[in-house]
Amino acid sequence: MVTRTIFIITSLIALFLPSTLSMSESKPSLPASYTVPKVWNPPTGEAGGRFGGINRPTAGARSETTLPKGEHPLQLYSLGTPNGQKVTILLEELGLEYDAYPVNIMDATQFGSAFVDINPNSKIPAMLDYSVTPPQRVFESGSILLYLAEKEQKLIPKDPRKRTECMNWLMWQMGTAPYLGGGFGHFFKYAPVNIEYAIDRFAMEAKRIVDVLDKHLEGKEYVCDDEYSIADIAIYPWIKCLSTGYNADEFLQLDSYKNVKRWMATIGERPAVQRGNRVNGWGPDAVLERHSPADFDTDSKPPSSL
Ligand SMILES: N[C@@H](CCC(=O)N[C@@H](CS)C(=O)NCC(=O)O)C(=O)O
Repeated sequence: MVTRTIFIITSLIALFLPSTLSMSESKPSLPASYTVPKVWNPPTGEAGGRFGGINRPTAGARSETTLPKGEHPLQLYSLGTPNGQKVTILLEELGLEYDAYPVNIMDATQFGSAFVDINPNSKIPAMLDYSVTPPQRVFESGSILLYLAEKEQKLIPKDPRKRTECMNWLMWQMGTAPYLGGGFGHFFKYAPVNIEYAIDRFAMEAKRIVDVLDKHLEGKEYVCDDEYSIADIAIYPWIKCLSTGYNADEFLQLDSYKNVKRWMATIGERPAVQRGNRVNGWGPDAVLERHSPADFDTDSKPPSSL
């Protein structure tokens, strides 16, 4: 009875606390000079950070643009980031013909009207399928993977139970990616200052995510047991990015996740994965624009601002 009364009283205090004292007012700030205003406004002047210059709190097109179009039914507007690589890996695995154009997100191409018409969320990857009339737009990497796998009836399990398990992991990946990229990657690599609280919070979550995968992969060749699928294709580039993108092998002790390590090696050996990793990229072996398999044999120049 006494415990119950204490619980009710503390719950009531917690309920009324926010209305009397704002949560932000009750905490110290970092930097200490910062006071949280009543109403948020975008920072004026140099926002700092890798993406500070392109971020705005509004959606929609910022300029009138057109996009290039090649001869294949599938037109991909993307970039060789993990979200972009998921799609190019799948396209290469499926052996489909497609034209892939790089979208330079540092030049704000994603906010041009032509891109926004395909993806109102202004993020790569985005795709148009001209094999149907009117052309089908597909955005969100998970949606593109599902669209292509279902269209081709490949790399998605046919058995309903296995299919659901594959979807579980595809959706898990889509839900966890922002913690790895926007959370850990942002504060560990891109933020203009090292903030202990933010790095701790997202390193914790990044390690937890890799551990979820490691435990799941115990005794399994692929994410959906013996069947290589779009779940593997979605997850692989993000785990790779922790190493090659953020250089966090040592920091996160990634070597200790033995099942993930073995699975990464298996996936990474696939020729289609190796080709997909190169499309719309900016490294020395990048295939900046992809129009045919022959493009993998020729050199291409990286975009200057990436
Ligand atoms: N949930 C989206 C995320 C896509 C995404 O975040 N794309 C990033 C590159 S990896 C982007 O286009 N960023 C540009 C921007 O934020 O303006 C998906 O999976 O397709």
